[in-house]
Amino acid sequence: MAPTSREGCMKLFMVGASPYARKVRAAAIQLGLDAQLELIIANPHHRPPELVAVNPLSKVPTLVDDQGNPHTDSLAICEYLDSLSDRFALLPSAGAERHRALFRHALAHGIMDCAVIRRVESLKSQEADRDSWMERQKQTTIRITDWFEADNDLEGPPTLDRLTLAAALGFLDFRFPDDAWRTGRPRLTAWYEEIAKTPPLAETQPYD
Ligand SMILES: N[C@@H](CCC(=O)N[C@@H](CS)C(=O)NCC(=O)O)C(=O)O
Repeated sequence: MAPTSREGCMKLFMVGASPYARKVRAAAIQLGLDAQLELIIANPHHRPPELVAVNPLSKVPTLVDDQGNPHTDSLAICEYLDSLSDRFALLPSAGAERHRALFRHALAHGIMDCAVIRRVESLKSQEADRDSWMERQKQTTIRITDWFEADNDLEGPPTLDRLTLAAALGFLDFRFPDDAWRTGRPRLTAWYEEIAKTPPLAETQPYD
């Protein structure tokens, strides 16, 4: 599909083969919002600057809304689109029905994860491919930790984004201490040292 150009629309970074991007596009059609999406073909493995500029994870799908705010991860994008439309509800809004639907979604999404991992692994024919894949993951981690070093919302209550960030940095310490993520990131370091002392993190240290 050729990229489309529409003034004042949301931009969806995607590739045609991505099941995650397809999920978002299918949801947009179901919600009657597809005409508002400008589709931008961007191969995330090539780290295109226009994608990395809005999302240091460099993954598709990534949505930029009409206010210029980025959204990523297909579920979060679908939830955002759902909030814009009265035409249909992609997920029950609350209660046991919502949790059941989220569980079913996670299972279906898990098929995508397993299949995409298999595809990525199948393309690695030699050790050098594995090394370059590992290096790519490391570079992505560097971009994201840099992003959080500059994040204006770093300080704040221990909401899911901050608990997740702390658990992620703790995992880097646990498995990849040589990454030395603290180096050159004094704000993130100071923030982490404080949150790491609080019960949610102190009581859940990783172990083998
Ligand atoms: N959990 C994400 C997964 C997105 C994802 O992994 N997309 C792949 C393309 S199918 C990608 O962007 N890969 C680039 C990379 O891993 O560097 C979602 O649901 O949107």
